[in-house]
Amino acid sequence: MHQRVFSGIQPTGNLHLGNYLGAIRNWVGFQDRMETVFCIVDLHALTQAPDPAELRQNIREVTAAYIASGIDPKRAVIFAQSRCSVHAELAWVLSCHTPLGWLNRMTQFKEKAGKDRENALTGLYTYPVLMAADILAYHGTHVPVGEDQKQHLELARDIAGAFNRFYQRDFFPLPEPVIFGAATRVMSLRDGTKKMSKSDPSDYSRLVMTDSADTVALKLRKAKTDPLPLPEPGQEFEKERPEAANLIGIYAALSDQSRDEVITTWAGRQFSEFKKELTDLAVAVLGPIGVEMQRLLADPAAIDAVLDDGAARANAIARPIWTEAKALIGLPPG
Ligand code: AQP
Repeated sequence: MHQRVFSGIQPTGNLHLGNYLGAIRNWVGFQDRMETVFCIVDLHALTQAPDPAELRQNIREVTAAYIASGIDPKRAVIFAQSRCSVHAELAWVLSCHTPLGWLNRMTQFKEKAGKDRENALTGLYTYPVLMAADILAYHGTHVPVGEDQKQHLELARDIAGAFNRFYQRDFFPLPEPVIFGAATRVMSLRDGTKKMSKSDPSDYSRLVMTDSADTVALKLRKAKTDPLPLPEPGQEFEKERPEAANLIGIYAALSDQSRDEVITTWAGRQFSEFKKELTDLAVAVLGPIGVEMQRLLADPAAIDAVLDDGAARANAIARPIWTEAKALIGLPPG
């Protein structure tokens, strides 16, 4: 089976440290080993009713973030989801193989819909089916994502399996989630039980990839902690001290260490001191990426050219797969 990496991010603004550590950073290494396809999932972003001008700008911003983080547009395919209509067409087909009960189990829908479920949008509910189509349209085999997307990936495997069984052919490979690193789930700086998210109303909840050094320092100084010093090795503390656990995880990811190594170095020391070093680390990692993003964003035509090239290459992969799928299903060609 041909190995192909597929992943994507919604252009919903405020790209943050969680998106970087949980996703983008882990994509870079794949470019040397496999064919890679990285999408800006603009159709998914419509579930959040974006302002059109902001959506246009955010598509460029995510593109800039990919490139500034080390994704090479000559090797990887970088494109906007809406430029390849196979995503939407295949999503419909796959929805005809997805029982309601499978979607009812999705925790992200429950979290995002909240209490007002009756008014939640159908697009938010069927989001995981479109996500399955994104991956399967490219016969994606490896999907590097943050841990929060694991359930959606398992659903994509189930949907692929249902399609394959119905048509009695191993047509879609079952995509593997690739979740690794010390920061598979980066939590909010204000509440260690909630994931860091673009849509959190508080700016202080996240480090944004374009934050200046001063802003990073301010946000980390204000990051919630408890009065206790850093834990001792072997101590159980994650459940009772989620904010402490989060900052340790971020430090570990940014310094390429394990959590245990960080705890061994910092045991018994104060968070005020720890936060200062964490600030230096975050600025050292995010600073150059933010600067490069701004440089790239100053030339929107160059970013659009990357997206044009990516769209052509994405279609060149997905169209033949879709043509074959249509023949299998019994739909007319063309
Ligand atoms: N806090 C996180 N920690 C680790 N990984 C994360 N990801 C998101 N948040 C964290 C990973 O980033 C990728 C892109 O996510 P997305 O934009 O497609 O949607 P999301 O998961 O819903 O991201 P956000 O940031 O929370 O956005 P909003 O607030 O708009 O919903 C995925 O690989 C995800 O795992």
